[in-house]
Amino acid sequence: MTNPGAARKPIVFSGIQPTGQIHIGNYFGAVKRWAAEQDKYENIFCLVDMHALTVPQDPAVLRDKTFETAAILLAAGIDPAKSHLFVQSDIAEHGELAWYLSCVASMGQLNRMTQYKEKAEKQREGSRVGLFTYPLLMAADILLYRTNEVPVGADQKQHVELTRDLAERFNSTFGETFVIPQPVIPPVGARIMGLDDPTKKMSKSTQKAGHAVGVLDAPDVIRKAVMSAKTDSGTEIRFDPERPGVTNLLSIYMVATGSSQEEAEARFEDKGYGDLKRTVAEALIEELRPLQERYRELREDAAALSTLLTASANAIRPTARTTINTVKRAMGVGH
Ligand code: ATP
Ligand code: LTN
Repeated sequence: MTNPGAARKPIVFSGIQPTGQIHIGNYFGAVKRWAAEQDKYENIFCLVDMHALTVPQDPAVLRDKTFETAAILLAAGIDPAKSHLFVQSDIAEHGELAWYLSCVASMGQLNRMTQYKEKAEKQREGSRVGLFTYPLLMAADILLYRTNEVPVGADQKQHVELTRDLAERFNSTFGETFVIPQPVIPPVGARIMGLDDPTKKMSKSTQKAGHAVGVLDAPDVIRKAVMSAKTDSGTEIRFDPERPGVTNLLSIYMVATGSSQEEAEARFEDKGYGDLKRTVAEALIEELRPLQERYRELREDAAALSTLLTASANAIRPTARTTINTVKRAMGVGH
C-alpha cells in the first residue's frame, strides 16, 4: 500500500538496447546505479528493442538478447517489486509519441547529434532513417512517463538535452504538457573506454576481441582482455588525461572496488602495469561473480521472464496512454 500522506518519489527512467554483449561500461555507467538507487525513486527501466532496429539485427538473435538483457538487469539487482521492467515494443505509445515529436523537432536539431554522425559514418548511404530519428524515440520514452531524472552514461547526455529542448518547445507552443527531465551522469564510470583503444568508448557494437569486458565473461576471458589492455609509455600509475590507458584501468578499479581516486593512486604507488592489470582483472571477476550466478538461474526460466515483462508493460501502459491523450488534445488531433 502506498502512504497517501507521503511525498511522491521522483520518477527515474532509463533504457538499454538488447543487443550485443552487455559490457562493464553499460554496467558501471548505468545498470549498477539504477539498481543501487531503487529506493529513492519510482523506477522505470526499458529494454529498447525498437532502438536496436536502427542498425540491422538478426530477428532470432534480437529476441533472444531481449531475454538475456532482462535476466542481466534482474541479476544486477533490479527488483520487480521496486521497478518497472518492460520491453519498449510492448507499448505502442512510444512509437506514437515519437511521431508527434518528429513534427516538433527540426532537421537542424537532429543533425547536431554526434552519435548519429559517428554511427552513420560507418554505414554511409546505407544507414537507416531510424538512426537519424532515434533521439525522438528516446525523447518519447522519457516524456511518456513524466520522468524527472534520466541516469545514463556520458554518451547519452546530448540526447537527454535534446529531450529537454523538445519538451520546452512543445510546452511553449501547445501549453504545459511535459515534465522537463534531467540527465544524471555518474562522477566516475560515465565513460569506460575500450581496452584495445582507450581513446574510444567501450561499445557493444564493436565486436573485436579484447575491446570490452562482458558482464557474463568467464574469469579467464576477463583476465585475458584486461592483461592485454593497451597502456601508454611511461611507468607511473596515476590519473592523467595524456595517458588514457592507465587512466581507464584506474577508473575501472575505482568503480569495481568503490575506492576514491586517492585510494586508487595510493594502492598502485611504486607498482607496475602488470600489477595494475592483475588487480583490475581480479576486482572485476569478484564484482561480476554474484551477478553471473543469479543470471544463470534466471535465464533458465524464459516463461517466467516473459510473464514478468508482460505484467510490467500492462501496469505502466495507462500512464503512457494518459500522456498521449494530453498530447493529442494539445496538438488538435483526434476528436
Ligand atoms: P552501442 O555502442 O552499440 O550503441 P552501448 O554500449 O552504448 O551500445 P546502450 O544500450 O546504447 O549500449 O547503452 C546502455 C547504457 O550504457 C546507456 O546509459 C549508456 O550511456 C551506457 N554506456 C554505454 N557505453 C558506456 C561506456 N563505455 N561507459 C559508460 N557508460 C556507457
Ligand atoms: N539511447 C540509449 C538507450 C535509450 C535510453 C532511452 C536511455 C533509449 N531510450 C531513454 C535513457 C532514456 C542508448 O543508446 N544508450
